[in-house]
Amino acid sequence: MNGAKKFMICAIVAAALFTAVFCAACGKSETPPPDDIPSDVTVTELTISEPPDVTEYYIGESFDPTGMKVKARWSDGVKLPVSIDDCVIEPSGPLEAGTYEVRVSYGGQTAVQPITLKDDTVSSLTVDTGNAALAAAVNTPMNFSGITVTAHYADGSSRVVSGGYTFEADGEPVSSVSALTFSEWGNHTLTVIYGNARADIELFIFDGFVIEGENILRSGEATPDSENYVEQTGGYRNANPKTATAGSGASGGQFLGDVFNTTALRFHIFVESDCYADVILRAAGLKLEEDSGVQAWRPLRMGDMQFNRTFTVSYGTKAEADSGSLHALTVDDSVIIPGAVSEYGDPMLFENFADVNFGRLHLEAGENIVELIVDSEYTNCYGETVGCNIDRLEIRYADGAGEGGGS
Ligand SMILES: [Ca+2]
Repeated sequence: MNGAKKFMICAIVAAALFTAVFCAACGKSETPPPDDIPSDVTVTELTISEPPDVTEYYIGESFDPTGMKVKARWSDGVKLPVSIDDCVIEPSGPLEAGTYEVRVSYGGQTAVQPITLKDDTVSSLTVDTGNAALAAAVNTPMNFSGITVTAHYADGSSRVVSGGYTFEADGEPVSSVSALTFSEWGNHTLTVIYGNARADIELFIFDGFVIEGENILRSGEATPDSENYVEQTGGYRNANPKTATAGSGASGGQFLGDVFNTTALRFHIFVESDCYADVILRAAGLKLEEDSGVQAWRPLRMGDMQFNRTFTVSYGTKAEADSGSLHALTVDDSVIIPGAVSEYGDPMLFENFADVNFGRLHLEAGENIVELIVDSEYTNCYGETVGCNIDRLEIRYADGAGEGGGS
């Protein structure tokens, strides 16, 4: 108690002194710090009087000056503390391999603080692209800002790194991967680089276009200008666009959630000339097979869903759709909406979008319809009938067979 009181008194005295000194300096000069130093003196030396709390970092972490104290010696011989906030610290941002010190500058002088980068040698990288789409139409943005990069070190340890890595697209540096586009269709490579290690992500850019799930209209809402959209023609009003959670990879930021039995969706596909095209549903099954407790989801297991046991599919021209004479499309048993497992209960599994190619169709010039009626045979671990979530329908012109089609 006594000690605390003493401290209190000291603090009050110090505060009073500080106020006096500060006020004395007030009228003196518009160039503020340092306190009572005349403006014609200069800094002759900068020293780090106490090192920072942390001097060991992993590559990609940023330097933290907490605990570091800096003093400046002035040309009139006075030595005074300098606020870290008034100093320039370099390098700023994620520390790169080969960095052994940070430089602290103030008043034209620089002090050097040695640091150590742990595990300077990264032996390999693994990259989890999460639910990000690895395919896109030409000139359509792809978002890889939500990827998880894990560095593996020579000693067998590994850690997820939150920054400090860079990217190349087809060997050329790119500064941002939140809206990456490619102007030529075919195979492309996105490379993640961290330290000396690199990891490639193979991408496919297709010749075609996409109908986003969120581009949904109810029956009767289409106008003569509507083109390439999805229409809900049956079922409850439950095929609602949902905003995707960050990094979920639902292209366009939204998707159709809660697509259950009796939901009928018609994708309206407009092409300029007769062609063949592969139709690919980017979907996530909802066949929850294991749940350790309500919303606990540890582990969480989604089972595979056979496409033809989830949807009844038909297609044809708009005229055929209008006259009720769409053709049934037989989808092979091997076409699967894949499940996934998370030991840690990742709710993102409900948005585990995968590209599911369910057929090659002949499309006629003008408006075509692909109709999906949810007719699921699957139930979840609670005995509820389940369908899927839908991100989008991709229309990829078949090689050499269609509009703008391949070589
Ligand atoms: Ca979407």
